[in-house]
Amino acid sequence: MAEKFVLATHNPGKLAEMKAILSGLGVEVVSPSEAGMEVDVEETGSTFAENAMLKAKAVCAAAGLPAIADDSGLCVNALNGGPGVYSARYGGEELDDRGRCMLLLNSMRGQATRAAHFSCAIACAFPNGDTLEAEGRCDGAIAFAPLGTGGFGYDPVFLIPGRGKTFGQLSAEEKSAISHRGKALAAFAEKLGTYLKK
Ligand code: ITT
Repeated sequence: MAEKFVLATHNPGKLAEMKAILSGLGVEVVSPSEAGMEVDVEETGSTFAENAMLKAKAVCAAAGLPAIADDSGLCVNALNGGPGVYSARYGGEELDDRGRCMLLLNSMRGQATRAAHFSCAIACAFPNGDTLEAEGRCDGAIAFAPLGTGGFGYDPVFLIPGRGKTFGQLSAEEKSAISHRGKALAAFAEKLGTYLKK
């Protein structure tokens, strides 16, 4: 797979995971800054898939290269599926990852129903107008306190069933083997392989 892809994300945590997984699959990837571009895309979609495609198409158009985007988030049953597509903006712009985790734990105080899942939609847009899509999901539960310093975002408060550990307590490789992003990128890689053979 010789073609070069731009990873359409500004999130360093996502970028590192996407780079590691896709490079392992023999796909050459560059970050937006390595491609010499800075594109801010408004995420106006109501689903992860719509937002991923908006980002992939905008970056593809700006770079003139195929672009791969990820839209993802944490869906909590007791919060009616929230924060969902608003995960990055949960609690407002002024909060950082740690602040969003603490807000989530506060919102869940006294809540016995802790079930939650991460969702990830991957979209790829090519300069000729072709597109590819894939999705992945990882089921788990919201912890009662943050655990671990690995990963990013809500990782320290996302418990993996049967492991007694949060995503924040896993290595990058361990997380990608079971995560929503790992699953979505594996499904995407299969579609990309078929597409590139055509
Ligand atoms: P880009 O749009 O530039 O890719 P973003 O962070 O704004 O970056 P999203 O709109 O897709 O991306 O928001 C996803 C949010 O969901 C992210 O900021 C985290 O808070 C959370 N999230 C997604 N995947 C996660 C993961 O693997 N571990 C922890 N939190 C995750």
